[in-house]
Amino acid sequence: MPEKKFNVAVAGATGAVGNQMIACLEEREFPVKSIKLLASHRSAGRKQRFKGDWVVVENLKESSFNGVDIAIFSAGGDASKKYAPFAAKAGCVVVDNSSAWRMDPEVPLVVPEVNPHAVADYTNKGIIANPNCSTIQMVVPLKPIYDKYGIKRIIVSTYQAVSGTGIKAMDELSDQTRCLIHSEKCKINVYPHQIAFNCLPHIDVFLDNGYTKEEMKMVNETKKILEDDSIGVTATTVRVPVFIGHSESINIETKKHVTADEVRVLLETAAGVKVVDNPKENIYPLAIDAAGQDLTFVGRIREDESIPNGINMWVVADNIRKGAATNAVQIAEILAKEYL
Ligand code: 25A
Ligand code: L14
Repeated sequence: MPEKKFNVAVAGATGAVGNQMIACLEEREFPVKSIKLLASHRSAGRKQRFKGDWVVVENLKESSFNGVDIAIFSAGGDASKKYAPFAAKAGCVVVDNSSAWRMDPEVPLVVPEVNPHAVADYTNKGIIANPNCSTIQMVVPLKPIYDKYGIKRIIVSTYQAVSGTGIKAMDELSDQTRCLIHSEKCKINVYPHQIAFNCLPHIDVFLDNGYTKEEMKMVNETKKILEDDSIGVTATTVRVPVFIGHSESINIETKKHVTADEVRVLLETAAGVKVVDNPKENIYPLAIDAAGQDLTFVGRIREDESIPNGINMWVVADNIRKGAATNAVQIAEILAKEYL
């Protein structure tokens, strides 16, 4: 039988994540029959390449999805809230990268290495949510540990790249860096403070409980993906002057005792994970090495000597790839192979 092919749309196609989604569809040879590139009126009319052809970017509209089988969205939460229901009504399945639908109990929240079975629930609303970038790279290595040893509590601190905020934030980091090394005053537009040569303990908006929305996404999404509300999760999310690649310091308390060596052995064969852990040779995961890769890199695996069952690790991934575009296209692949 010839391979089934699909009419695909990318909403937010001109953004940092949308661009990568287009590249991932190409690289992974997703079975595309036709492609539609959608963005706001600001980008409509611009041309972008798909597999050697120029495609004109169209304005995202309620009627954009007639005849489309799968739409991958990364146009921000407001656009997703507004347009995903129209897409679903037209019979199109939406894979949404924004935070808009993630905690809707009817919408599955999927990391293919962790809970691929949840894709089946796309039938509830015609929408599947792609988790937050920091959550994805955390649950990928934690899932095999959770399954074998149980996890009571997670304490995570992140070191997040500016590309998560989009192209404008990447431009701001380069502009500020250039100005400051020439002793010129720099402009501050995207973040509330200078990001070059600085760290900001502030990602997304502050909530009434004193945490940021990004921190609470890590708490709530982790429980939803691992299907376990009893896990304690606490997060501090920090923006650092890195272009691509989020790093995370993760401390876990397991239910059963586990040694650092046992974790290393388990993660050596875990799906989507690469262990990079040879500190004597100065070898550990780095954002600049993870950039452009689809795996989640884990190193600095060691026992937390302050509690009986604790493990520390350093986890790095490309936030635009595994944290967003690759994960979304992997979800679309499961849909295409098993459900549509
Ligand atoms: O709301 P959320 O969920 O929190 O998400 C907020 C943002 O975070 C990114 C993503 O940014 C998203 O918009 N993001 C989300 N999840 C992420 C994840 N897991 C994540 N990043 C990393 N990991 P982005 O830059 O990747 O994508 C933005 C795209 O969305 C299009 N868009 C925005 N509003 C839209 C819309 N498309 C349709 N309808 C709408 N209402 C946006 O297209 C882009 O493709 P665009 O045309 O608005 O912008 C294209 C170019 O124009 C510049 N530009 C943007 N805003 C302005 C502007 N120029 C002038 N004035 C402006 N106000 C941009 O620089 C861009 O090049
Ligand atoms: O996907 O880094 O919820 O500014 C929104 C904020 C992605 C990262 C999401 C950032 C995030 C983004």
